[in-house]
Amino acid sequence: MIKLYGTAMSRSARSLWALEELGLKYEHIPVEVAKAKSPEMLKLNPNGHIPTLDDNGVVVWESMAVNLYLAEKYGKAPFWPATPEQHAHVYQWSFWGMLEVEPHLVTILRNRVFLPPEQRDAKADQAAVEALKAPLKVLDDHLKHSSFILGNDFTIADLNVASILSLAMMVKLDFPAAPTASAWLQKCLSRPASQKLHNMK
Ligand SMILES: N[C@@H](CCC(=O)N[C@@H](CS)C(=O)NCC(=O)O)C(=O)O
Repeated sequence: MIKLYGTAMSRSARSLWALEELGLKYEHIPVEVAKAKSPEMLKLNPNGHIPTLDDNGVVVWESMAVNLYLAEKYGKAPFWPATPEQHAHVYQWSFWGMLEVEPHLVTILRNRVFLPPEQRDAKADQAAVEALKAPLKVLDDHLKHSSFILGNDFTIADLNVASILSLAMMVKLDFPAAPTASAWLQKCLSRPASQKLHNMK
């Protein structure tokens, strides 16, 4: 049985979305963020982070690695595309999301939600909002030429990038300068598999 450890109120949401999108049978163990460093969880993921996947003994951590593994092992084209060239673009956009976008969104979330008010840094928040503009323009320009990231079909690349950008929803941050990317994000998040996450622990 596939097991996914991590509450849907965390980055585990992106792997739950992948499991749902693939229509897999799995057990969800909704480990809270505060319990990610419990002795049992550290045995599975020595970083003490969620999500962690256990696919019948194959343990994988790092949310993007989990999603790419699930898509490659259980997905079919177009969701997991057929060619190495398309795989290159799946990796490109997934790593881009993790490295060029997510850190700025995390800075914004920390300074608007997670840190105690006295530790919040308005300048760091504003710098992160500014820093997001360049990668968002890259995505916006790219999506002017195709419905989804790799072309006409929703793929794991869309799921990975949309799940990262969905962090912005938590602080009601919208992207008025990137209307095409915003419309694409809403289209991705309205998929039934993504909507299911709202009813998960
Ligand atoms: N790069 C990792 C980050 C995982 C991560 O930091 N998860 C947070 C929850 S969103 C966590 O487990 N925090 C618990 C802790 O740091 O103690 C991934 O994408 O899987």
